[in-house]
Amino acid sequence: MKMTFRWYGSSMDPIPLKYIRQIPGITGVVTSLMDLPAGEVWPLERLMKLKQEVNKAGLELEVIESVNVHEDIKLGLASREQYIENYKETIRNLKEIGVKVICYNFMPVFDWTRTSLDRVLSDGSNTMSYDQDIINKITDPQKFADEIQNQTGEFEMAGWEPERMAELKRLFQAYETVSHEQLKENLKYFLEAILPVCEECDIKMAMHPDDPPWDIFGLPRIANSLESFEEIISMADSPYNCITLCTGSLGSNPDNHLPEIIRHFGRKKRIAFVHARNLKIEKPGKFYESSHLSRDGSFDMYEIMKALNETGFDGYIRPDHGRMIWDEHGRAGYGLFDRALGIAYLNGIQESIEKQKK
Ligand code: CS2
Ligand code: MN
Repeated sequence: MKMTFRWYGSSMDPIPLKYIRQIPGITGVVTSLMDLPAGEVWPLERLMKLKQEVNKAGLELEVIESVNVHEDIKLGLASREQYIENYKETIRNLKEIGVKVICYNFMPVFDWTRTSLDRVLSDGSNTMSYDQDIINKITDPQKFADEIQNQTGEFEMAGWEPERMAELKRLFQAYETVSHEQLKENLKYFLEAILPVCEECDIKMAMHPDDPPWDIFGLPRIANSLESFEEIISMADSPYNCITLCTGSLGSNPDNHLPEIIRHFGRKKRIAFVHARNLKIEKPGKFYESSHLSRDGSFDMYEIMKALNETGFDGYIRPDHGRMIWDEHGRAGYGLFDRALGIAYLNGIQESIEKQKK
């Protein structure tokens, strides 16, 4: 498997590529053109530049996270046709720079949701946390979104693009008539349209789970369990219709048995990308993002890595959200230090599994 690190691009990420290059075992970065609104074609020229910049730093660029899906595609509006064409063109351009996996999600309106971006833990570090009780009391999602944006400081939150946040009200109204079944239909339509291009370009689509893995604000969510992902990979049956196995997103619902889910989709060769992180479930619907270490959180990271190893996982993996430690100032969840510690730890587990096999 290839160890990677999410990086937001030199104008959007305070972490220089040369630091990332020095993390043991790293092979490449996972990145995107974050300034482009969902639905636009990613220009080849900009992609070439990005690739050059990353390669020059001694790193590969084989995974994109994310090419965001325009809301009109998720809503199934007639205008989706143009956005789907644009998506196909972006896939073709990504092929030109050697990309192998596209991570995306199909969550209506909001990408990952947290109720705090800087909760202080007992060791003095800061982390992101979620509390369903807080969400349940929210009557105005716009106000909530503004508050979260205020907590991010100078950094825009990935997946919370300003242009999407600016039209929350309209989007909420538009989704009123979209059921879970309809959302699945719209996903199927999208996948059936783009997968032939993925096959031609040898690029896997890797759908990221809903985070948290249940409906919020009354919006439908469809990618949050073994069963739902089974449905997703079968609705358009192609080896390019894959999953981003995000342990933190799926695992915040304790009914999701992570090693079992990994074995299930690993055997079918449908895991293209892994986000490996831990979190601590405090009670149902309430959790905070802990360090990657098993005993700091609720997941057994050894069992997770073992399940990947057993199924011969040879795709891309990255640590996911980290805490803010050592007074680092950066993008919530995406500092350098704790994620680098996460990698060192995952590398250690991996090495011990490999050696035990011999
Ligand atoms: C999240 C998401 O997994 C994560 O790190 O931050 O923003 C994720 O990148 C998207 O949902 C993928 O489309
Ligand atoms: Mn993730």
